[in-house]
Amino acid sequence: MNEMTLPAREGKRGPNPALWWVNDQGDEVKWSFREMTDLTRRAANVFTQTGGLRQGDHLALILPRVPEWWLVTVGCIRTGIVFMPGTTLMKARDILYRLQVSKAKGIITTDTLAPEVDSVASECPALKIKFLVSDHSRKGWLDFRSLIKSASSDHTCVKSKTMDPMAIFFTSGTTGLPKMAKHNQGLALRSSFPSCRKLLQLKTSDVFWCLSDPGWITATLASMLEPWTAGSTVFVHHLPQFDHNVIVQTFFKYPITQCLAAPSVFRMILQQDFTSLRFPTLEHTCAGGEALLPEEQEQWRRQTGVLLYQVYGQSETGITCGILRGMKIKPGSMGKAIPPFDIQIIDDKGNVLPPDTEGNIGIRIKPTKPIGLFMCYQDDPVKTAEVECGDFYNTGDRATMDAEGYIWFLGRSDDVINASGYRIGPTEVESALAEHPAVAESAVVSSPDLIRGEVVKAFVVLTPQFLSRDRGQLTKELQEHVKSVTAPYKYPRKVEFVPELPKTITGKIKRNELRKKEFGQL
Ligand code: BCO
Repeated sequence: MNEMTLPAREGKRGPNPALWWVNDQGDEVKWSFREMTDLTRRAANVFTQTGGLRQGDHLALILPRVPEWWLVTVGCIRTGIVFMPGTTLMKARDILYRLQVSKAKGIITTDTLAPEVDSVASECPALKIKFLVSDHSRKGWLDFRSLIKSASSDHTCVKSKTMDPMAIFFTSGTTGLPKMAKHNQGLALRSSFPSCRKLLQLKTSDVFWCLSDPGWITATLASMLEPWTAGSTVFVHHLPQFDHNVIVQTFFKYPITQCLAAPSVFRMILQQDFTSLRFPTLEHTCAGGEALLPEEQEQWRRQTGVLLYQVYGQSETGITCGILRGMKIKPGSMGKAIPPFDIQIIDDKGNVLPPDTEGNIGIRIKPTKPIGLFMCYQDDPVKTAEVECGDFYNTGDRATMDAEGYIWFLGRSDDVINASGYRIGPTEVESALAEHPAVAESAVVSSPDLIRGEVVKAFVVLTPQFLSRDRGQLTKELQEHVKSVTAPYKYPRKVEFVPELPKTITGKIKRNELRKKEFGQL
């Protein structure tokens, strides 16, 4: 991506702002595309001239929904610095892991997380520079807001190539800690492909609101690349914590025309008793990140008068398939593959399966890897090779495809949990639980839930000294413990105490058996 392909290029600008940011206190930021150009050039200069960062360096980006997030991401794209978004729900240990494994040279965050970073920074030898987004200063940190004000807006983009790295998204797997899905500049380029433009058919007059946390790939795509490629307005509500009332009021108050959020968000709104959900300007809504039920799509249409389209993707892939705007909706289906992705349902050897047969969702990577698919798991050739299956990248998601090419999601093929759109690795939760003295051992699996689709459930074997303790009290204690040591979205919403865990003869815990029981399959 270079200056010529930045969304703010001449001829694409509408009269509406590029970024329209609001919060609950009545503050508002509106930046035009011209202002975004100016400010992101300054950000680029802050990173390279003041911070000494260079093309290819890794920058941990842990910001809430503040306007600076957009300056940082585009500033990085201008300079070729690889940005690594992360949710602000992370705790010190999550941050430490990310900084160490990525060898990040820089970090940018707010004063809420700066103490957590400082508590682990001495263990991160590669970390050279820390930027703070705050109205206060902090020792050892550069003040990003003041630097932006004083930086020059004279900047020339690096001449990056499509295959040059752009961003790293951390994503959970069945084993170990999150992997680093590395994307090249093709992720941004893909947004400009005509096939991809058909998904939302955004216009310069559109005001697009993506509710995803800025830590996930969905925000990079739907809160930046997609709308700005079309010259649309990116709308952002600060929304420090989920609140269905605020979301509904926002739809009434601002001229939002399109929205993308996790199905849980729509579900949580529908479960309230709002007198009206007839939003004055909303025309198009999309749900992605987890399964959406046909009855939820129908309920949303009945109450809002707006259709709810499904999209599907992963941190490794971006949006791979969906119901394009105007395409026939088959309730419950995630739609069709979006070229250049060729999606097929494959068996474990990479053979393409016939229509209506259950298998893994595969994206063809041979003879040519499609633009927009991740490059690799950074520094992990073994895990990268594991997801290659014949001529395909194996998503690990199970589905069927009908004769018309519509894809129907069924679930994961492994132990990864998808709770309200969060991909959670069981071992991350199990290792957090293991630190509590009450836990002898645990097994963490997915469990069905009416609101969040799935939730994290922990089966816990207690240590002898805790056997007589009140189970309700202990459940709360374990939940609070997990929330305190790792990002709270991972905490087990269900806990069951068991005398022992099912194991294979070699002593491996049979999570599969526990999960099947949860879903009533045994
Ligand atoms: O249940 P509790 O209240 O006890 O705990 C919750 C929250 O209260 C707490 N929490 C959240 N924000 C906090 C906080 N605590 C302190 N400070 C904060 N700022 O953490 C616990 C877990 O939160 P949660 O996020 O699971 O639940 P919540 O707050 O009800 O939010 C619901 C959703 C639906 C808004 C949330 O789950 C969500 O944002 N889900 C979507 C995730 C997403 O965007 N996924 C996309 C991934 S990328 C992808 O799939 C590729 C697609 C192309």
